[in-house]
Amino acid sequence: MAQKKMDAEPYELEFDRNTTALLIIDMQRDFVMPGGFGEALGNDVTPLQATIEPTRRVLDTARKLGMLIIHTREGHRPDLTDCPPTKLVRGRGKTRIGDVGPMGRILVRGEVGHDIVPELYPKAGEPVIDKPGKGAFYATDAELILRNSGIKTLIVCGVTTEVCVNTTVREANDRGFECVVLSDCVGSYFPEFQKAALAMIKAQGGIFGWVSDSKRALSALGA
Ligand code: TIU
Repeated sequence: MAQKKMDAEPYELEFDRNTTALLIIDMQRDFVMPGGFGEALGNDVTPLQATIEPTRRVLDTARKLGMLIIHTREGHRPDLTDCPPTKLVRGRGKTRIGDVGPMGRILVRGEVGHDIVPELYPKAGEPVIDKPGKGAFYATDAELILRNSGIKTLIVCGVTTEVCVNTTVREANDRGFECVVLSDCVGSYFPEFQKAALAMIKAQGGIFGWVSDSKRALSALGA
């Protein structure tokens, strides 16, 4: 037992480094670089790039500490058989999932745009979960991997705060995992959603979990 405390809202989070994993959600070019899925949906993707550096610091520390690190990627099989037709047409955008863009076919596994940005690229031994939906637990083996590793607490980074991060935190919370979301390591295309999505997690006594930041997390990890 190596019980630690992380300064967080709505109150201090108690955790054990040995039963804590770092979960990095969808830090793919498709969401943070121009020419990908995020931009196809009509967004300016550049604000999301500010999450890369603080996330890299937390990732480096988690690696040094030998913690379990899980990366996720949202995307689909090249034949799109795992993409609901409703998802394919939603938004009525000009460029859709599976169409060819400057980083390859949008949100398709194996394409450059679908992969994780070089700064946060997974190392051998770090599980990468390919998910067809917004949540990391839907139609994946994320829960199995976490349970088999004895994980109880998740330090959560990634994009976007109100979509895949929020969906995943809600799924994890319902499964009994304690989640702490690092505010500077998660990003949104909409400043008002960033604020609201973080507020929702920690409201009502931490209804879905905790909110902290990279500085406080690194200090709690003993880095
Ligand atoms: N559109 C948006 O904000 N997000 C997504 O579609 N996926 C993730 O959040 N990864």
